[in-house]
Formats: sequence, C-alpha cells, structure tokens
Amino acid sequence: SDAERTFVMVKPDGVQRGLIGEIISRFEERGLKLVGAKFTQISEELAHEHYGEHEGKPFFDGLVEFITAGPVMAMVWEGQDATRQVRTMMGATDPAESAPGTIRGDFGLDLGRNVIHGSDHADEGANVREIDLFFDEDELQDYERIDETWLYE
Ligand code: YYY
Ligand code: MG
Repeated sequence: SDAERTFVMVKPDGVQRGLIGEIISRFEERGLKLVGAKFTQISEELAHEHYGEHEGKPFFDGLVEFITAGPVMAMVWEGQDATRQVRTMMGATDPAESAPGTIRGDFGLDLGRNVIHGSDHADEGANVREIDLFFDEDELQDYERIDETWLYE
C-alpha cells in the first residue's frame, strides 16, 4: 500500500460539542492508523501560519478568532491515500453542501463552524507542512496495527 500521513484537527466547535470520540472512531473504523495526537490550544501565530493561504480574505480574521477560541484535537492519521480519504470523509468545506454520511454533513450547518480540518489533497505537500507545524518527529509513532494484513491486499 502507499501509506501516507495526513493532518487532521477537530476544531474548537467539535471539541465543545463532544465530537472528538465520534470523529476518531470514524477514522479508526475506516482502517486509518493514528500516529500522533495532541490536545492543544492554537496560538495567534500558529493560526496565521496554518491558515496563511487565506490571509487577506474577508473571512480570515474570523477564522483566526474561531480556531484560537478553545482547544483543538490535532492528529496525524496514516493509511493508503490518507489525505484524499480523510477529505472525502469530511465532506465539502460548507456543511450545507456536504453529503449526509460525511462528518461535516452529519454534524455541521454553518461554513464558519465546520467541525473539522484536514490537509488539502489538491495542495501537494500540505499534509507534510501541516504535520511539521503541529508535531515534532518524536511525537509521531511508528507501529503496525494488528488488522493491517487484512486491511490491505
Ligand atoms: O480546507 P477547508 O477547511 O475545507 O476549506 P478552506 O477553503 O481551506 O478554508 C479554511 C476554512 O475557512 C474553512 O474550513 C472554513 C473557513 N471559511 C470561511 O469561513 N468562509 C469561506 N468563504 C471560506 C472558508
Ligand atoms: Mg483548506
């Protein structure tokens, strides 16, 4: 398999609404492997780095205020085509456009409160950049899950 790592974060609204466990369960059950996790509050500086591509857009200040407003559950998940698979499971950016069955489609209603972040699959290297921004190498675990021999051909 082409194992790949991707950065995922339950945003402050998802934490406040008690969705951490539900979201982790979905990725675990899919077969993705948790290799890093950090329950933390994002600083203003980290928010600007993480969302740098959106600096100057009309929603930027509100986005920074929101993402720094409370703790987030930052994670790294690994698996075959992980970045794209996580994005598919998250649904569209706007929960109003997200299909039921997706995380945003099941748990969100408003664009500015869309519960979860995942690295952009269309932006090559975004996953690696975001993992580096939130985690040191020694905070990521290398191990095999017991089901891996039956999960992949
Ligand atoms: O990667 P993703 O989170 O799906 O969307 P982005 O286009 O990268 O935007 C980041 C973040 O900004 C989005 O999750 C909600 C917020 N946002 C917004 O509040 N208003 C917009 N018009 C666009 C994005
Ligand atoms: Mg994005």
